[in-house]
Amino acid sequence: MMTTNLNQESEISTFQTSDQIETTLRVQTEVLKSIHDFLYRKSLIQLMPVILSPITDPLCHPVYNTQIDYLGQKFQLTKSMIFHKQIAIATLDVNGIYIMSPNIRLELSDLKCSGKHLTEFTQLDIELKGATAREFMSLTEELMIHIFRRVEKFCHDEFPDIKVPRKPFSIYNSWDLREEYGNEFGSEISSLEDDLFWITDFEREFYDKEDPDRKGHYINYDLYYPEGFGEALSGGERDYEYETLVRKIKERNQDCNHFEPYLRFAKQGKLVPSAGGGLGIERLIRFLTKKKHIREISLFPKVPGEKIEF
Ligand code: ASN
Repeated sequence: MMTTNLNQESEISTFQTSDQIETTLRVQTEVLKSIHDFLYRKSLIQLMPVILSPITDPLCHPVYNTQIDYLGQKFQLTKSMIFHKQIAIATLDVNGIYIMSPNIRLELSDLKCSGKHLTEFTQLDIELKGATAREFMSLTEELMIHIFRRVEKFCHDEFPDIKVPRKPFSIYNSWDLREEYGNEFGSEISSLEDDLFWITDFEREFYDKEDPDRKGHYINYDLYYPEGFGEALSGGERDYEYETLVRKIKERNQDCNHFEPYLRFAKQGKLVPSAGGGLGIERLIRFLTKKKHIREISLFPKVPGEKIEF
């Protein structure tokens, strides 16, 4: 027999669809198709996502723990597939891989109003064997141009103002920008620019390659959107030698035990040079459709600090 729970019924629903969500999802469908077409043509191999693993990205900013104890083993939900990407590229006889990778990052609630953070999102994660930063950046520029062209062509009626970016994108160094704009240089310069651009050389996670000739500098990059929309992609060339990885983990006061299977693989000399990055899909759709808050591009948004209904 069906019973009615009056308390539940009288609760205010937080499930609201934004205006024209269908149009936004149509853009997303075009974007996903264009990504697969482009990477297929470049002969990259698609892997399925890993969501549960004993190891995941430590990230370079604080988030809540997602540890799950299951049948005597401890797992985390994927924050990014960086280690799996490095292991995959070293194991497979391929030039490059990609994954449409769901990430769970239980961000602190102060990011509720950033407009660009979701606790559950998807990134297009790419890794290229033996590639330099420049080679990865060039591929990414071609990919973005391909995506924007397709949306311009197929969604013209709804979004007549799509501006296809031009190659090569401008490149700024984070040290110069910090000197000019202070610590919030990323959002400052994003507001000033009118086309996609790169920022290079960030001190962050241990797996991004440190410049062997300039300690404290890194061969890594972030791709940024203009008009204040902020970061699109982050990545870098990778460190892969066991001693270097262990030194950098210790320098960051992290615990080598948290990365044990990955470090064991590295100790056996099995990791190889690579470069890659992760492109946030929801942020890309937000930029293309010019939505104020990232919540507006998802049917089931998970915004830090907001009640999750579905
Ligand atoms: N996916 C990024 C990378 O490949 C890492 C991240 O998302 N934190 O470098």
